[in-house]
Amino acid sequence: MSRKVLTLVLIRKLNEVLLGFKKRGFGINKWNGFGGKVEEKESICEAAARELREESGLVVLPVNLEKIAVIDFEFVGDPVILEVHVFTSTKYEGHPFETEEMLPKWFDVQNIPFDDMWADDKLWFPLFLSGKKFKGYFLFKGHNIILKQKLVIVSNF
Ligand code: 6U4
Ligand code: NA
Ligand code: NA
Repeated sequence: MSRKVLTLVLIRKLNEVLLGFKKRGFGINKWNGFGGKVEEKESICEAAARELREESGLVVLPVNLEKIAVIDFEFVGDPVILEVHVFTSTKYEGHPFETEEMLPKWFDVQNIPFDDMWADDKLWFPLFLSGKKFKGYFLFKGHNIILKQKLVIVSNF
């Protein structure tokens, strides 16, 4: 088994979360936070800020990104585990715009489009929205079926 480190950023206002509709690549046609692969010469936090900027146009200082979760995703038959570092922030600059990869949109926290998101999101968004930090593990069969799951609340990483 090898690991690939990815980032995921969920920008929040008091009662809203910014999601992007993924127009290409992994997770196509799903609403999700913004993120991607960590490159060699950057920290995970720097990667999170960079991917957010590339995919949504929003600028957040890495220091203003709060890590809320690390979630491991395993896919049956695939030796690569995706280690996704999830961050949130309320301190951003700029206005979200559509990019080649993502169409951004604010969603009311009561109205998150779980049916058009990764299946794990409806299981852990309540923890995120209530301000918890957690570690997670999900085993997927294909891209839609969860065979195993684990969520553990932590006080820090
Ligand atoms: P390219 O297209 O090579 O630039 P890159 O932007 O580096 O790709 P990408 O878009 O493939 O990376 O990253 C996948 C994104 O999807 C990351 O933000 C993590 C996120 N992600 C992957 N599995 C997920 C899942 N099960 N639930 C979830 N987000 C997931 O909420
Ligand atoms: Na991406
Ligand atoms: Na990328």
